Amino acid sequence: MTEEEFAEHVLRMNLDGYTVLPNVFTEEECDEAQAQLEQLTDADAPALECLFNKAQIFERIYQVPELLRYVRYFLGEDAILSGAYGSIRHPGAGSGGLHSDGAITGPNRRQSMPLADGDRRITSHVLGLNLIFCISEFTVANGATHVVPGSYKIPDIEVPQPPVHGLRPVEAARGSVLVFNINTWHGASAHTGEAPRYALLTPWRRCWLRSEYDLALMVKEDVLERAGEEGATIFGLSSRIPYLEGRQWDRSTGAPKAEWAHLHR
Ligand SMILES: O=C(O)CCC(=O)C(=O)O
Ligand SMILES: [Fe+2]
Repeated sequence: MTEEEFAEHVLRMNLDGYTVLPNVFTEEECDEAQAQLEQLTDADAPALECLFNKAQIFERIYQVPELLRYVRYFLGEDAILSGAYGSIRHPGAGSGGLHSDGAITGPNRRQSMPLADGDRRITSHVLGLNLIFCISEFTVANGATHVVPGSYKIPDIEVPQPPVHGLRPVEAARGSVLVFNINTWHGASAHTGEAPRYALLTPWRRCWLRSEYDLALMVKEDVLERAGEEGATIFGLSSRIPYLEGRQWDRSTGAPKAEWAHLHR
């Protein structure tokens, strides 16, 4: 991506609250991701969460340098991955309804909103992004994600239901990534097409914001090892809340210092 293209995607995020980054996955990577999603779904109890622990292709979600650069531009160098879900939407699936993300553990959690806020959410800064990897091409027919451009700026916590002025499907090529501010009103649109729509849903947060999962505890050792120097940051080890006293805690690894290793939980 050239500097001009990067600046263009930043401008789109600032204006519309979303953009589509092209060519993040190759055709081959999409084929492999699709096959692995299928395989996971074939299992007795399909589990399409924490995908990075389940097949190496899913480790690519945090390994593409220009994607990381874009995420960190908005969320800081120590931005953390908040989840990694797979999604297979089948023909006939209805529209998912408009919502903002971050309604369960994040800043759009209604139950956590104090009266003093007057039902106004935080819109001044980007607190989280959601990244949807289009493992299939996203089209109007197969239920492309639809968004309301600029809605991330609206402070009301209440999300109106369609039809909403400006609501538009985001058609996107296979291998591209739809990136949006978690405040952006969005949802899956109705699938009226013929073939399943495959996607990876990978939300990111500022490191001090509560995530969907405590991935620092969930990530497998070999996965973390392969993530190299970046791993401790991306999986939130270096931003973990200490469960020991400061003098006993190693912030960089998110674990007890060597001499307190016996206190490891
Ligand atoms: O599947 C889609 O198109 C939307 C998914 C979504 O709303 C999300 O990942 O938060
Ligand atoms: Fe969502």
